Amino acid sequence: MSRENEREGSQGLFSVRMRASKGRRHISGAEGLVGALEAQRTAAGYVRRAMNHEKGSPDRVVVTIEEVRSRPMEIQGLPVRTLDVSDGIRPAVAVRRLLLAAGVETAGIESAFAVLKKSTALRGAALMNTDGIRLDPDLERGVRVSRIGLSRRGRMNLGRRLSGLGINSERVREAVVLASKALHHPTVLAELCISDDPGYTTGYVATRHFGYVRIPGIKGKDSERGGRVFFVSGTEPAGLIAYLQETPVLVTEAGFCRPPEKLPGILMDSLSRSS
Ligand code: WAQ
Ligand code: MG
Repeated sequence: MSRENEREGSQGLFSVRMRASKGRRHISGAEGLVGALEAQRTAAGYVRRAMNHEKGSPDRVVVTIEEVRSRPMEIQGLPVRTLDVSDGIRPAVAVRRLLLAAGVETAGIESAFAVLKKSTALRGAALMNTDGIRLDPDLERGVRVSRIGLSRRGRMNLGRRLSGLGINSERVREAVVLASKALHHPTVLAELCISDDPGYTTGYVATRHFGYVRIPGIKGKDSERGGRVFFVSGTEPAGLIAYLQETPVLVTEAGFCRPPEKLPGILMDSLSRSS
């Protein structure tokens, strides 16, 4: 065990997951990986989130708390950047340019927008090849990324950097961690995310080269349409699905976090994560 893990508490880590629904409609979900002492508080926070959701009251909330016995992978978080939209750039144009640069084809981008604009958001993420063909087995559900969290050091580190930009919310931290786990897998080329919460209009595109790029105004207010799409290479996603759902991953260190940048600046500044 590394020193970082020991500091999480000798009783190991717990995966805490929540999903809330009303009838067949997905309301909200959450997942975290926390020390034993934090599991109860984390679960209570998720239940509060589910019961006070802007999409409405759920009639079913399921919380799972499960000990994680294998040692978590420790990764660095993606760099966090924000598109500066003050020049009037259309968010959809930025999404397109970022995804094309990551190797996604035009057909793939169109297919992703079609999934994200469906009237009922998936509970999980859609997996697509670069041409937009769905690879995940359950088209109505998608794949849920679980067993993700921040180590104590990662939480402080990321929190401090996001605070410097005025964006240190639980929502942003959770999304950065989710994208960092997904993009850490060699077959994931890019992620496109739009919240299904009517009041939250900032989405993101995450790629290895540009990092986690926040896109303000990616959708209009008052729409429950949203979701996540992972663009993947290869045709056999079983290994990736197992990784996304099962492998415990902690972000132990944040990437850099920058103030808003115009699109050309982002596209010019491709990052090599290995350097
Ligand atoms: N695994 C896979 N897909 C998920 C997961 C997960 N753990 N959690 C959510 N999704 C999918 C699902 O289809 C939801 O309907 C959709 O994503 C949106 O989830 O930097 O709030 O929790 O300002 O509403 C991103 C921008 C916010 C944050 C994302 O997503 C920022 C957000 P939500
Ligand atoms: Mg939501």
